[in-house]
Amino acid sequence: MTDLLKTTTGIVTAALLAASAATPALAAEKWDMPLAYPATNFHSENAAAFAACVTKGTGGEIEIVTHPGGSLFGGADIKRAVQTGQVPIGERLLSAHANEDPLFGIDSIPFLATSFDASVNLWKAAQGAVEEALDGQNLVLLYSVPWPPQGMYFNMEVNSVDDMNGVKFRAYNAATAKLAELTGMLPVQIEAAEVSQAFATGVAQSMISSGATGYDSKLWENVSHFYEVAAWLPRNSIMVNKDPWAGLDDATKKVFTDCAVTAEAEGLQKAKDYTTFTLDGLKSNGMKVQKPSDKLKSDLAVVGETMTEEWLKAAGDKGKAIVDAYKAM
Ligand code: PCA
Repeated sequence: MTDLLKTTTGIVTAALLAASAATPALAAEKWDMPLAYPATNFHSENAAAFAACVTKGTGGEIEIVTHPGGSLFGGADIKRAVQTGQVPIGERLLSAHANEDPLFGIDSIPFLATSFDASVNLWKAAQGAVEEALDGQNLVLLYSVPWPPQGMYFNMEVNSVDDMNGVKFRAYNAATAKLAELTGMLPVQIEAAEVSQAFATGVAQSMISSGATGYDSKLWENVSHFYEVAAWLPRNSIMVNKDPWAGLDDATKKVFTDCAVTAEAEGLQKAKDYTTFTLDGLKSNGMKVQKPSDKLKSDLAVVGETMTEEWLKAAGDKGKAIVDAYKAM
């Protein structure tokens, strides 16, 4: 090698080394990801795994940092925070925004999809339309994971809708508030992060939710019964603002979408595992976990029919097409 070539090679090597050392530092971006549920909840653990997957896959160019428990934004504010670009990414229970578009409430129609398998099918039928609705709001959907089946918590034995009359009911979306209204209960909207306090102070005496949220909130301290009604399985959706998304190159977008596919599959499995774990936890802490009586079931079915009719009316042709496609599966 001539001296000149040696020198040139040396300079080029030095420049390349400098460039490779500098690239991650220069391009590194921190993406804050607000989550509404506690760090130990399976959704939050799944989001943390997704965040680690993206951070690793991009070689640290994008570091996603999760903020569980509503610590950065409370549940009710997360969607707007992502939409307006206050944060690039976040997780939200989309059915709480059914007032913006009835399609967001597809996963909270009583007794339409009541098992994990059914929830997956319903999601297959609905995903395209929901993504389209989100696209119109400056959002890209990355993945979606169901909660365990929704049952009813009470601080007494309940065998019919009549027994619920006048009970103070904690709601988390429009469907749960409607359910309270149709059963003679008094709804108050409360995020999961405030559920323990609401029950401890008597603001709420009942709710419909998963064993998961009852367990996370140590609800056995204030309620005695959980009825496995399996009314629906609502979903958490992980969404990105379209502007930072558009700024990513194709290879980086692929890291996100590959990690999202993994997160959707692993999240589903975690949801199933957490169902058993948390129902056992409610029992071992002294709660009665049981199937509803036939009378309670048939009373709730009537309420469900009314809510289904109202949803179909609000969601129009698009909604009907999803339900028809799901039922044909
Ligand atoms: N837990 C959340 C939503 C559905 C669920 O199972 C909550 O109660 O807020």
